Amino acid sequence: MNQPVMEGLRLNVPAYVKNQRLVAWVAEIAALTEARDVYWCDGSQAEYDRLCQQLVDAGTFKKLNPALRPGSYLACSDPSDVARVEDRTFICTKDKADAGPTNNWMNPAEMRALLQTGDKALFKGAMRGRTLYVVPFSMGPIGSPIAHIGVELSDSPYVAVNMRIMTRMGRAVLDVLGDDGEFVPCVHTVGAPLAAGQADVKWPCNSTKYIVHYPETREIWSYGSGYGGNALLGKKCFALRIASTMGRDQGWLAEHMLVLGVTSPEGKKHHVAAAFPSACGKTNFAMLIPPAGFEGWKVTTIGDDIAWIKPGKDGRLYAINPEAGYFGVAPGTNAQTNPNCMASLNKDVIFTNVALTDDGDVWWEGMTDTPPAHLIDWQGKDWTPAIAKETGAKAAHPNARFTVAATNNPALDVDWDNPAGVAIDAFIFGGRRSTTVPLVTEARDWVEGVYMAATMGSETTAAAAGQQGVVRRDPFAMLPFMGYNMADYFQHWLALGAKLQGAGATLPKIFCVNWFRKGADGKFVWPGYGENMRVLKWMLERVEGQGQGVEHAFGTSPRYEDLNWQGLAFTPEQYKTVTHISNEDWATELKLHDELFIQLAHNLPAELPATKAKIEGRLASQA
Ligand code: SAT
Ligand code: MN
Repeated sequence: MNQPVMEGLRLNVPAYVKNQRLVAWVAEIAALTEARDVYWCDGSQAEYDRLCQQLVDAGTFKKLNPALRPGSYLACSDPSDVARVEDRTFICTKDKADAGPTNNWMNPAEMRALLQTGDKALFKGAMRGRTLYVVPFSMGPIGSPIAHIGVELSDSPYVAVNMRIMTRMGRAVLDVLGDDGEFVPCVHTVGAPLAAGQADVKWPCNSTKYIVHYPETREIWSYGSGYGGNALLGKKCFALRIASTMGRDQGWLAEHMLVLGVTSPEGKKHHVAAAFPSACGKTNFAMLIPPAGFEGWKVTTIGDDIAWIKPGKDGRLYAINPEAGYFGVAPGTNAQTNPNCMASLNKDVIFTNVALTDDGDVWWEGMTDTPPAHLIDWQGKDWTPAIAKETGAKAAHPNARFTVAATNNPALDVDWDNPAGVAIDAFIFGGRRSTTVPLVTEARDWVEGVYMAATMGSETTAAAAGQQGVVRRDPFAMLPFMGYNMADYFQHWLALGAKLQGAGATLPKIFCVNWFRKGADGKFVWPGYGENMRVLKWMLERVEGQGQGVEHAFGTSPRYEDLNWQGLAFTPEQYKTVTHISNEDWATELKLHDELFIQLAHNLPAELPATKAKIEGRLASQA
């Protein structure tokens, strides 16, 4: 292949790259951004090690003590760049109604002028003085019929090494892409060009940020942030926002769901997909270790954050994890809450925004009961328990993360990399609610389940910039990740269910859970973590047509005696606190459902207000 040379910039195209569209696009973006040079990632271990060393030399990474945390690094971000920025995230469709009322919208031409074509376009010259990394990646097993390819062009080596863990990345992807394969183009810059001789900072970024999606042309453009979902574009941008629109068009689902396998002592295996908002325990649930009283039960992880789900020929729904690693929340993770996760983090990890111990290891709030006597906090400052007491300073940022390969997980499911996926038996939807929503409810049918998912609320967390702890509606835990009109997405779920059921398939059961109810003392009542197995087992009994429960206004819930309490002291009174349905609270809750339906009135499926009317009728007859 000829090597295009542009104004002295060599594109350095490796001989194995056969896709002319890709080469032309790289040339175009290199010219637009005025990158200093271009580097094509091959995905090898040697390349990863080299880039990590380069990040160490630049001061972005600290190599952790190899005796304590082999192959691992700590990155600390700029304090202004610590989470997803939902108010800077845009869905650009020709028609505003296609983005829907829950997304920030801008006309594509207007956005392109701002980013690419206008006189002051942000991407013009944005990579000056920096290397443009070409990062080819597959979401899903390479070559799987469910997988899709993306290519991220980024001026951040931090992104390149994280993408190697989070996706199948490198040369093997380009081999599958061939000379005319399809890929989703993803352009990312930290937005911090360097003038000749200008020294770089440890975490370059820009106070202006744009996380932009063009679903109609399947493109992603991200400007100004180096952090998480803002910058690792395979994750939320592609695997949820762009993929959700692909799923709408092609008849499948891209969901903010973990996927796990449960094997009974008799060897019967079920698969469950569960949607929770960011930082509500998806990773913990996906790696759950069954507690005392559940001897012989086993939970295994297929994925911890995202599921791509397609109907199979047999009418069942099959899920794959499009990712290859975990970008999980560190604070609160410990040997009690998630032993499998702690074991995953023993080696080959990139930590971001946790604290550094004096012996070159990491620490975060909740890792141990007693904090170390001295730390360097995530902002590089001295930290001691006394300082924390006085100032409230956190050693780790509440949204501090680890990036680690799925293959580090001791509970990894045998089918985690199976190109065919696993057949889903149940969907779970869960929010973080200190009041109102009971521990577990089974929907009577698919429509009632879609209603539960659509009207789900959750208290906001540190995973997104902005106020924390306020209840907002977060339909399907997809509010920040929907690539199109939310009401159309509800319709897509209803239509898919109706189609499969019409063809004679048994649909997965749908459940709604809440692990987060608090007592009068403001503390969580339900112990959560491994104890969630008690609820999970009940759900699977229901799938098998065996578990007992009582019907109420919203569905069916287990009574105290319907769960296995062996090995846990949890009283009927405590159970009542986490399952009690207050008519007064629900009157308020249903008003919030109303507000949501008013917001989503355009194209809202009639089944949803009809379900609400039924619930209101049942509540009124109970009152
Ligand atoms: O930063 S991410 O979007 O990847 C994490 C999350 O919010 O779930
Ligand atoms: Mn997530």
